[in-house]
Amino acid sequence: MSRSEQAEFVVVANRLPVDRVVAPDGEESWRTSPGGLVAALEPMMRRVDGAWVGWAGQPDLELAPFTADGIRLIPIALSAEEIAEYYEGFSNDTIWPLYHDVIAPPQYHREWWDAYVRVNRRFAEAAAAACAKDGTIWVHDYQLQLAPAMIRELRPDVTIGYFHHIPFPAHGLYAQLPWRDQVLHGLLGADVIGFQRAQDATNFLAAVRRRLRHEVKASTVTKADGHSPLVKAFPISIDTAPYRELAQRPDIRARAAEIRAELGNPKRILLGVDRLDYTKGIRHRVKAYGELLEQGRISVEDVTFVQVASPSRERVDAYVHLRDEIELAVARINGDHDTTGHTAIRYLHQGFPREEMVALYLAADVMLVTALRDGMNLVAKEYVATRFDNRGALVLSEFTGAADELRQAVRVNPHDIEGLKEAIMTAIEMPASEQGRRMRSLRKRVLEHDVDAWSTSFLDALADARAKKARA
Ligand code: GDG
Repeated sequence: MSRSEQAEFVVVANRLPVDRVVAPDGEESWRTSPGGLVAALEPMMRRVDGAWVGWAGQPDLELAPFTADGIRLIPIALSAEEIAEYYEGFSNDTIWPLYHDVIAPPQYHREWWDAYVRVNRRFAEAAAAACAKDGTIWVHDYQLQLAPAMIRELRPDVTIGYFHHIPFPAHGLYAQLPWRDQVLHGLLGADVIGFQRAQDATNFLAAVRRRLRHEVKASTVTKADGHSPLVKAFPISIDTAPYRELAQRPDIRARAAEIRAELGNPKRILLGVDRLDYTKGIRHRVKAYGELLEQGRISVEDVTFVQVASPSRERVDAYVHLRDEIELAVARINGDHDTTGHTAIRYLHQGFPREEMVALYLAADVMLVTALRDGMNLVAKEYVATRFDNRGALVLSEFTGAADELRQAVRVNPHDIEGLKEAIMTAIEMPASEQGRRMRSLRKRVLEHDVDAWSTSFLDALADARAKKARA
């Protein structure tokens, strides 16, 4: 890449923020893809002279860098085998379950690790080539934990940030990882290492202290070579504007009313919105709701539960089994309780446009976020952002990052099915005045700590790191 094409600021993430769409006439175009990270970074990328390094989402696609929607994109090619080993294997079947407290058993395979090292190097080399002298590179997430050290070796002049979107586990679990020291070394190549919660940063620092014997003082690690990365929590958030705007649009409000009518005008609508993932506690939520119906504490005429389970990682075995389990449980409950006019669980194994998601948020009297472990959980924040009438109740698992911030939610331990049932009943029966009091405080938190506040605080920390580097 020529010097003039290099960018001051480079984002590196597993996926590019676009999907390739091929029209019936064969014409190709790129559409901005949905998802947490894209939503979080897109507004900021438009403001800076930036480039984004990532995989285009399809096997064996060799593409030259191009610009889409004003963002310079640098595609990384992955073979079908690399996708199976680096992405579906090591990232999503080793690291993902291990870092989410082994809710599913992590699989350890040496060939997956080899592919992970190889692909991390490819991303690191592309990022190092794309970045201008003394520029900044921001690496994202668990698929790329080795990239920071690899980039640092290639480009010692560059300031490197790393943000970890998922939890970092306690040392007793982390220690299972056969490549535990290599991953710590990889992450410690960054100048700023960001986590969602203070507890994640504490867990990481404990691993660094115990495994590598580095000195740790006031969130700063001191390495033998003098490099001293900062390790801190930077809780991610959402771009609230589109949610607030969509929530006030007359057509979307009309759609919310239509959804309620389509469901037979129940008194209360409960909503779950998740990727179909075993970390999200969908089974626990379905079980609790089924028991409430079984015990006659609620009826299908009065309370309907809508579960959007968007398809996810469908080639990983654990996800195939999870889908079978959930669909069996949903079908049983519906079979036992549906009437011709009312359904117990309206289960939607589909992805929807954002407009429809907002209409669902507006229609929902109770939002159920019952993850067994979740880095943050943006759905909880999106629900709150759309509730401008200060109505609605949020049931929120204490095992989400969001629970550290959203203190006025109805807190729940999703493993405790009786407790979950009580929390759902509390939310269903919550008086309007209490909904208002809690929702006002939840909204204040989300609107004040939005994605801008998140990226600004991370970029400020990176700027400090760069200043420190210049002085040294
Ligand atoms: C990871 C971490 C962390 C879902 N279905 C549809 C749809 N979505 C959108 C939601 C939300 C996003 O996807 C999911 O974000 P979450 O935070 O809830 O969960 P993960 O996907 O697991 O994200 C998580 C996050 O990274 C950010 O750091 O919070 O802890 O696991 O925005 O609305 N959007 C549309 N249709 C769908 O069907 N349009």
